[in-house]
Amino acid sequence: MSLRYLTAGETHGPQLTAIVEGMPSNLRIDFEALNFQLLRRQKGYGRGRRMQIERDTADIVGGVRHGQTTGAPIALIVANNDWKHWTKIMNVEPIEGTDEEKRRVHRPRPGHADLNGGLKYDLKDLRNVLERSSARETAVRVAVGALARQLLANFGIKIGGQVLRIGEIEAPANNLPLEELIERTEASSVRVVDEETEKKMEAYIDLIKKEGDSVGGVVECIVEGVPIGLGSHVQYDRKLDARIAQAVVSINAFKGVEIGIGFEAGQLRGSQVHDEILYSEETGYTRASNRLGGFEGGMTNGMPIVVRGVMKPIPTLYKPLRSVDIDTKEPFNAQVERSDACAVPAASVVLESVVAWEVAKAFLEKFGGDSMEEIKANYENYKRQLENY
Ligand code: EPS
Repeated sequence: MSLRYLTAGETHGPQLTAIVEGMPSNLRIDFEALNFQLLRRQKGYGRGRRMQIERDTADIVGGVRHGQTTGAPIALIVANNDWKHWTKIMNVEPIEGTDEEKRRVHRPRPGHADLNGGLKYDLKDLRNVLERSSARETAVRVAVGALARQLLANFGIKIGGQVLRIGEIEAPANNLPLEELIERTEASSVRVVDEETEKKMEAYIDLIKKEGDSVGGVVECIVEGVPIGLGSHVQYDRKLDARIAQAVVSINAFKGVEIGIGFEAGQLRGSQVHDEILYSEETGYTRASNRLGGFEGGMTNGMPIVVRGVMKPIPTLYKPLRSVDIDTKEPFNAQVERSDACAVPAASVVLESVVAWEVAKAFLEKFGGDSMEEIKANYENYKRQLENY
C-alpha cells in the first residue's frame, strides 16, 4: 500500500484530524521535533490575532506505541483553541438562533472559495465553505509532513527553505550550505537569511497592513541527500516533479510552482540550462550545476531538489473589494474579517512539509517494506547497485 493521508476538520471546529496510512513499523517518533514544525508554521511577521490564540501541538491518537510506529494507520489531531469561542456557531447539532447568532455568511469574499463552494454544494451559508477552505488546514498538513521528514532523516535526507520575495521586496540570491541556510532562516521573523532584507520586509508588511491590504510572495524549498531514481519517467503520474507541483499548488493561495530555475529556462539557451554530467570514483555520477532542480525525466538525479512556489496575497482584506450579496443579489463592498496581512513565512514551512511528504511517498515506493529494517536493507542494496553500475 502506498503512503497516503486524508485530513478533516474546520478552522473554528474542535480540531483538525489526519489519518496517515502506509508508514512502516519501527519508525521512532520524535514528538518534540513534530511539534517544532507546528511552531515554525505559527511564527512569522504579519500574522493576525488568531495566531495569538493558537498554540498548535499534534496529538497522536493511533498507530504509535512506546514512541514507535506499529505499521497501523497513524491518527493525528491538532486542537483549535479558538473552538471555545465557536461552540454554538460550529455545533454539529442543529441550533436555534438568528442568522447573526449563527454567524451565517451571505457575502462571498473575492479570491476565496466562498462563492464557488456555495454554488457547487448548494449551501446558502457560505460559512460551510470557508470553514473548510481556510488555510488553518495546513496546520495538520505540517504535522503529517513532520512524520515524512522523520522517516527521511533516517536516510540522511534533509529539508530546508527560505522566503525569496514578499511583495516588492526580493531577497538577494545566496548559495549557502543547507545547514547554514536553515540556521539563519530559523532566526529570521520572515525566514530570510539576510538581516537587511528582513528589516525591509517587516517595514513593507507594516505599510501593507496600515493600508488595509495584504501581500503574497515567493518561497523556496531545498531537499538534500535524495538518492538518484525517486519517481519515474515511465508514466505521467509517477513523475515525482509533477507530483510535487500538484502538492505545491494545493497549498492555500499558491498559484504557481517552479522546479530549479523554472520559468527562467524559457529565456535561456539549452547550453545555459542543462546540467553537465561528471563522474568520479568517490562521488559516482554527479552534475556540474543544478539548474534543473534535481530532476530529469521525472526522476531525481541525486542533486538537491529545488522547488519554488508563489503565494498570492491573502484575499481577506480590510480594504473592501466589490462583491454581490447572495440573498439580495445587490453589490456591496466585502465585509471585514479578521485576517493576516502576510502569511508568506508560514507558507514557507507548509511548502517544506508538502514536498517532504511527496519525497517520502516516492521513497517508500522505491524502497518499500513494512518495517524500517526492511526499507533500510532495500536502500543499502540499491546503493550497492549504483556503486557497481
Ligand atoms: C484564515 C483566516 C485566519 C487565519 C487562518 C487562515 O483565521 P481566522 O478566520 O480564525 O481569523 O488565522 O490561519 C490559521 C488559523 C492558521 O492556523 O494558519 C483563512 O481564511 O484561510
